[in-house]
Amino acid sequence: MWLICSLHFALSSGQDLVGVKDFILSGDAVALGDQCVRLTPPIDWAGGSAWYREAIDLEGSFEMEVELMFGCDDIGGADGIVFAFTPYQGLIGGSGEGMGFRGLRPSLGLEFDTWENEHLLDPPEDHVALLQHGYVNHTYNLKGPILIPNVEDCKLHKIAINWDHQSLVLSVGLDGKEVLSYQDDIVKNIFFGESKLYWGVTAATGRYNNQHEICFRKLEFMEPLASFQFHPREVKLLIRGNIFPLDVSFRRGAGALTEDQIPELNKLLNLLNSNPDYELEIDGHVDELSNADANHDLSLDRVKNIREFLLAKGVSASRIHINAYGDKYPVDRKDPANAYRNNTRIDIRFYNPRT
Ligand SMILES: [Ca+2]
Ligand SMILES: [Ca+2]
Repeated sequence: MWLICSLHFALSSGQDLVGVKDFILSGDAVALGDQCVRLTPPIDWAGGSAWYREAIDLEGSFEMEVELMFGCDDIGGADGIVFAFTPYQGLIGGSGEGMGFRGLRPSLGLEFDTWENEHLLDPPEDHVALLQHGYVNHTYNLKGPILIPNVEDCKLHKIAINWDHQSLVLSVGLDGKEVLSYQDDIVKNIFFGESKLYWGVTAATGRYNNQHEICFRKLEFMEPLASFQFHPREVKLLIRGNIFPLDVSFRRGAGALTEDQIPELNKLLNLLNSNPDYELEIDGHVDELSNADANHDLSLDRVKNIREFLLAKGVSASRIHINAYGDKYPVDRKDPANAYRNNTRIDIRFYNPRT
């Protein structure tokens, strides 16, 4: 997948950021800890939802990994869980067969339905389907119903939902297997051109019940290209062909890229993609603490890895030029204590070769 800029929420690693607090809970939903929410208790006629507070943009891709628990009662348990997307912050709820999704327009809904409602054309088995505009009757669904193994088994089930904004494919995995894939210009055909959407997860019980839970494990929303730019002042510097320091730091003595560098490198990628006539020169510099050969090799290693990153994202090799300068061009000769910080750097020049 082509990462442009990610808001990467490493929920499970405890690195912070997004968790249950970033969702609006309504109805019977309560936070359980460990980034989990109980959407309904195992009682009849309950309904609960968790809506992400911020809009996401389908002009960028997204990846979600969550775990869902559908309760323990296979034969007499109901009703299921729906992932809902809508341009309005949709605190819709309600109990019963509509699973909190019914009536939400315009909308896209991914249902995990565990109760057969014959008049809605539900199969008797647990199933998934892609729904639209608040309709839970399968006559109107976009895809499905697709049968899945019984999920009302007291266990957490891994769900992966991915949207690739380039191929326009929405895919859904259940416990490591793809169960649904749908290709469409959803923004145009479902949301009338509106790409900024709110999303939430809703669940309900009716005359029969189950406990429904969700645990948020990874949420990654890629911002669309146009909105991710260097600061205008920085762009001006770059366009003039000035040397510009890239805000990436490597581990001492190491050339490998680190996770922390990815946002900055994605900005660089965005800049290249937004300015197809421009080329990029990447200069690697290190401090003088090691010998000259080792320093040269280290700076080469680093710039090569940056180039590889950009090539892997589809940038043409002819646009990226690298220079390994080792320790030849220190910018700070006065203060040995700060030499590493100041002299070890990646400089870039961004220029139009035809002007
Ligand atoms: Ca049903
Ligand atoms: Ca079942």
